[in-house]
Amino acid sequence: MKMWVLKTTIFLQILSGFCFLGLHSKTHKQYTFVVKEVQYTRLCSTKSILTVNGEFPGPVINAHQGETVYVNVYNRGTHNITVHWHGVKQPRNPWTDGPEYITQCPIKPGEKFRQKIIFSTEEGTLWWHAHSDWSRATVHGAIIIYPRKHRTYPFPKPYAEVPIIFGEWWKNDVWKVYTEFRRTGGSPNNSDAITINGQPGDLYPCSNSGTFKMNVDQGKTYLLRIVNAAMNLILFFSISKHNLTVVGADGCYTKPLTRDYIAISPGQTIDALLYANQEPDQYYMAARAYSSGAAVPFDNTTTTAILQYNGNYPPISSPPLPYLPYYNDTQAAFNFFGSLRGLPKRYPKSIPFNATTHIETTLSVNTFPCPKGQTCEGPNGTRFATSINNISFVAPSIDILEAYYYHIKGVYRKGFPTFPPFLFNFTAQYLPLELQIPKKGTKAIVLKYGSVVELVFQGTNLVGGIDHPMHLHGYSFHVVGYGFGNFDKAKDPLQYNLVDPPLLNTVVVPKNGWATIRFKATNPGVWLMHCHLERHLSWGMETVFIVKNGKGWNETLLPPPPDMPRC
Ligand SMILES: *[C@@H]1O[C@H](CO)[C@@H](O)[C@H](O)[C@H]1NC(C)=O
Ligand SMILES: *[C@@H]1O[C@H](CO)[C@@H](O)[C@H](O)[C@H]1NC(C)=O
Ligand SMILES: *[C@@H]1O[C@H](CO)[C@@H](O)[C@H](O)[C@H]1NC(C)=O
Ligand SMILES: *[C@@H]1O[C@H](CO)[C@@H](O)[C@H](O)[C@H]1NC(C)=O
Ligand SMILES: *[C@@H]1O[C@H](CO)[C@@H](O)[C@H](O)[C@H]1NC(C)=O
Ligand SMILES: *[C@@H]1O[C@H](CO)[C@@H](O)[C@H](O)[C@H]1NC(C)=O
Ligand SMILES: *[C@@H]1O[C@H](CO)[C@@H](O)[C@H](O)[C@H]1NC(C)=O
Ligand SMILES: *[C@@H]1O[C@H](CO)[C@@H](O)[C@H](O)[C@H]1NC(C)=O
Ligand SMILES: *[C@@H]1O[C@H](CO)[C@@H](O)[C@H](O)[C@H]1NC(C)=O
Ligand SMILES: *[C@@H]1O[C@H](CO)[C@@H](O)[C@H](O)[C@H]1NC(C)=O
Ligand SMILES: [Cu+2]
Repeated sequence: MKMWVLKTTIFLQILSGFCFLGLHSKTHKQYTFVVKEVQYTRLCSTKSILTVNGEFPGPVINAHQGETVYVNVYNRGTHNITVHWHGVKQPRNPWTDGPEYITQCPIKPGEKFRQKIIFSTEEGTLWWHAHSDWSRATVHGAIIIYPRKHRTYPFPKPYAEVPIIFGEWWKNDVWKVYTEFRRTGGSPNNSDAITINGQPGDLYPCSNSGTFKMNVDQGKTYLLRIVNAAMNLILFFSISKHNLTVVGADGCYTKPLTRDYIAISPGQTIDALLYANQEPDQYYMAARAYSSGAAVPFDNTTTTAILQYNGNYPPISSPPLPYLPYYNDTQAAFNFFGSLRGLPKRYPKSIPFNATTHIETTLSVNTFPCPKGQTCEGPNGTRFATSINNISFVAPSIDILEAYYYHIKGVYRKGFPTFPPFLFNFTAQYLPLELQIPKKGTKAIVLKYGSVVELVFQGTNLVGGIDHPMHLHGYSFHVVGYGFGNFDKAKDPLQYNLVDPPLLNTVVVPKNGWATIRFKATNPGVWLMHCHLERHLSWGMETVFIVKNGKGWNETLLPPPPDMPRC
């Protein structure tokens, strides 16, 4: 342990600003993130938004595989904040992973936290975002991880690369939207626009001049680094008269998959090649929601950007919109998600073959009765809630990682149920109302180091079935199967793909269906698992894995950095 402390202090050589001194140097690349409010004008109105360094979307973090980077996060805003490096496994270092009250206390206004990002096997596109209240609506940006020096992509080198970051824009202050639905217990107000690289696009009022334009040369190939940073919307995306060839997802390469549209959930990232193989002209790129929940309100607007070929040609006045599947087209969504295949020769580790730990979880939308004397705006005058295995997560007031590390009692409990507490037809059309009210709790699932976990997510039709993009911190997992209806323990495992499953950090569990993931618990620490639809997360669809230490120093949690924010 002492040796290790010594080593890290040698690494802690601070350089000012932002510089890069090579992979094998003892100094690391540094970024400065100043979280602050800045005025932005969209949809004909101006408001103040929380940003990093005044940028929306925020700055890009660039790294090479296996590199370590430091980000100095300064909170110059007026609310508590934390920042998460989505999809970065951070081996043995949950301390700077970011989720509020899970691995750290928030960075208070006026304070600073120096966050270490340890890249290991990730390669491709990931992203970073705030992980407290709804700040991530505007506090997010891409992370681009290039191959190690002297290694190449498993596809021809593209001529250029372009981030495509989806977001959601509310005309009102997002903090107000957040506090309002938390107070009333109802659904949050829908966003007023979807954005591509911060711009709604020319189908919205006052948005013509800002519309994102991507210039291309005919005959060249481009790598799109696509991030869905939207709060509550799974999206379909396509480009008029062009295919996309997906070559990576969630920071891991995939077998090439050529489609005329993609589907992407909040939390997911996709690397896709675009061949500029059409007549020089302007072509629309467009995205809109995939929303399967019956009677769930959603932003049904369409965001656009323009693919603009270089050269001299008369631009057509109204280019056609590309094909996009209909909002409720679950088949189109899962036709895409279910076609993704991993690239086994570029997997960092082999597919776990025999699981040692079986976990089955139900994912439900729920309700709590309205407290006496209040009016609530959830279904039938209740308050909305969500749960995993009937437990609606309640965040503690000091973080679980600290409580675990320092043996502080009374913060969380062990023994999160690893099997649904009550068996019923999870996907039945009509379900008894008594099942709808969950328990509240702050419980963790404790795993032995090296456990081979098989986890089945089962969506239920309580209140209303809907897709859930489930995200796990600290790990990537193999998605070995999915299906509609109830998971069948006897039949479904026989169909698992143990040959080339995609290696992801966010899996979309189909509406009234299930998905199975596998991972080996070799990253000790405290790791959050949650739905990446922000309203579901706010309502309690989350739990925590505590992965115990293994044997040697290399299988042991690192000590906390000296400047951990205090509660
Ligand atoms: C939410 O929408 C309702 C209905 O349009 C409106 O009255 C309310 O002011 C909105 N709240 C916020 C915070 O935007
Ligand atoms: C898109 O892919 C389909 C199927 O692979 C192919 O038939 C079509 O020609 C491609 N379109 C373009 C514009 O490349
Ligand atoms: C979007 O939703 C609004 C409100 O529910 C509805 O009036 C409108 O027709 C919908 N637009 C489209 C294109 O479906
Ligand atoms: C999708 O919505 C349309 C229009 O409301 C409806 O006709 C269709 O049946 C729906 N499809 C599914 C799969 O629910
Ligand atoms: C998995 O378990 C089966 C049955 O117990 C055994 O035959 C097989 O060798 C195991 N495979 C691996 C890779 O450990
Ligand atoms: C569960 O409910 C679904 C939807 O109503 C129905 O199709 C299915 O047959 C039910 N399963 C069982 C085992 O009753
Ligand atoms: C969840 O727990 C509550 C409280 O014990 C119970 O009333 C309800 O039926 C449970 N629901 C499910 C789906 O297990
Ligand atoms: C609302 O109340 C009606 C009538 O009691 C019931 O049929 C319906 O299932 C309830 N919906 C929810 C989501 O509680
Ligand atoms: C830790 O080191 C031991 C001994 O060198 C090795 O067997 C083990 O695989 C290592 N574990 C990890 C996670 O690298
Ligand atoms: C900000 O964080 C501190 C430390 O956890 C906490 O005491 C305080 O209540 C938080 N403020 C708000 C407004 O949530
Ligand atoms: Cu969800």
